[in-house]
Amino acid sequence: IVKLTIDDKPVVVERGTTLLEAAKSIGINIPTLCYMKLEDLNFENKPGGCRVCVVEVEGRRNLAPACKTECSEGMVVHSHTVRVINARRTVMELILSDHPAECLTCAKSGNCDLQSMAQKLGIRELHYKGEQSRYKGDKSPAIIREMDKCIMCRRCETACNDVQTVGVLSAINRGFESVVAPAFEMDLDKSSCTYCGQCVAVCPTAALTERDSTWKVVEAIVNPQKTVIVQTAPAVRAALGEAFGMEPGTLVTGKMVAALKKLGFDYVFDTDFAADLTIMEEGAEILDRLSRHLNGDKEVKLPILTSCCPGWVKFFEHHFPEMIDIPSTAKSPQQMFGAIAKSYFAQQLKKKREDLVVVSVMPCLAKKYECTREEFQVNGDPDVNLSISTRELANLIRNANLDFGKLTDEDFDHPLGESTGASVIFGTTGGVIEAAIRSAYEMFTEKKLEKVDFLELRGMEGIRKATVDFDGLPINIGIAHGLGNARKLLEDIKAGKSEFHAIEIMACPGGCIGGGGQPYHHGDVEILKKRQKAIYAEDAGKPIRKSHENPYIQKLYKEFLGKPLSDKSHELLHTHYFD
Ligand code: HC1
Ligand code: SF4
Repeated sequence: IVKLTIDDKPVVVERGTTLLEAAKSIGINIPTLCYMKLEDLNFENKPGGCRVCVVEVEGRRNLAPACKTECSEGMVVHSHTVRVINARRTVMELILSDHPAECLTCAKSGNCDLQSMAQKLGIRELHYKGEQSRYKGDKSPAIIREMDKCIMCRRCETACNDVQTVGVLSAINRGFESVVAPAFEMDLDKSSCTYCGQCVAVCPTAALTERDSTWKVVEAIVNPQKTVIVQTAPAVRAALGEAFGMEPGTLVTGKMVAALKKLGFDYVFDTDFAADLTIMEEGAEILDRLSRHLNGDKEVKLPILTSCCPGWVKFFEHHFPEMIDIPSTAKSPQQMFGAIAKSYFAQQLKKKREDLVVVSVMPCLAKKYECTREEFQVNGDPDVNLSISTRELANLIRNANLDFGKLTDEDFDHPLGESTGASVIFGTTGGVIEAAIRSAYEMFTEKKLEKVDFLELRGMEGIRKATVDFDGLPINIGIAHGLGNARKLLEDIKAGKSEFHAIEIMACPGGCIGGGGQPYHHGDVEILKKRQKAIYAEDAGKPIRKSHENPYIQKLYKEFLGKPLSDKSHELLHTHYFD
């Protein structure tokens, strides 16, 4: 241990602790810009590049960056002297000197860490005028890069390279020419980017943002020729309230439905309905593979992997093409919803599929890409026409001048709005496999599952393992969230070392609650934990908590699909992958 003083307060810390952490431990808040740490999620960005966190250390000539400087015995540190404050202001002015001053129209205004730091440090005029970057960046189906707004904090690199192990982003060039970009400055859609959006989630400015489709949604709503249907993902209801100043973890399901109805959607349905449907198909597939395996069929591949996360799907298509026959063939709930809406529900409405516009509200940016994939279209008409993020929905609600906090709760429409607790937990890491087990257990053992909460599958550790007892048969379950963790499980499978029967993988840390389209967490991992708690609370409060007990799912099979894995189900609800 080492003893030192910061701002005249004594502090004792472990050797290796940085000045930033030591100060935090005694309640001294040193400002940071490029630095970001997400406890428990393997994310720590401390390039020491921006120099906003400099402090004065007695006996040293130069100011020291608190995020990079380790504490040493007897250090005397001052975090807010006039010299320090002047240095921070100069550093900020230099960063701002080559930054486009577009705050009035910038997508990130109000959520920009650079803007709030300029306010915090009281910058009112700029004494330097730097050269502007020549980079503009590119547009992919999900992500927009405006590299003239990049401040080289490297947070996106840490997310993409260290956490996700995708390795698309790195710094190129020097000086004003330096920028973070894919190799050879290719566009993101030419790279192996998964569109997970984790780079967007941590970007301090608008250098990385989502492709905004809110206006296309408005155009569809006001088009009298179109019937516009909206579906909302499980994780949206646990985070949307944050955009309106509510406590993280506030469930706003009823207010969200009310807002969507006021915005003019013809039908407000729930992706959760399709999550129940996914469990029917994926559960049947798991049992089919498992029983064939138990009967000694050597052709059967285990473990089976969940397939509802499009970032994860794109990851294994790029990085593990030799394993594309291992994941479940079940489409994601977003895509199952679109396929059912444009067939079964279109028939009920006596409309052609082209007359319907299906919009999804997702915590995710990869969903924007998923709905453009060719296999999810019929004669050029996509099953899901537009996908907007939680943030974009919040903007739509604001644009429409709705007082979100004061809306009276409303219910989803029927039939595609009915869901169970099992589907809600899809929104957090571990939830999909827990939902699958609740149904697969009953299908396999033909016994009633009394205890539906599988606490051993829950939590925030990056990789989790549990064995579930299927009436005497131990079923080994693996869970990974964050693509770096997924990679570890996949390498084990490749090496023949995997002991799992089934694995759930979600691309984003925390699962969909931590998606790249959610309200910004600004580095506070507690926000994700509160969203997770909210998801489990919604599940616990639901009258039906097993997907196969959803009466509208039962009706759908009776009237339309037949049974899970039927020919009709295969045609509408299953897919294939590309290497
Ligand atoms: Fe998800 Fe899913 S849970 S992928 O995280 O399987 O985005 O919320 O909608 O499709 O249901 C996201 C969330 C979401 C799908 C479901
Ligand atoms: Fe990397 Fe994900 Fe960003 Fe793509 S979206 S660049 S994979 S962090």
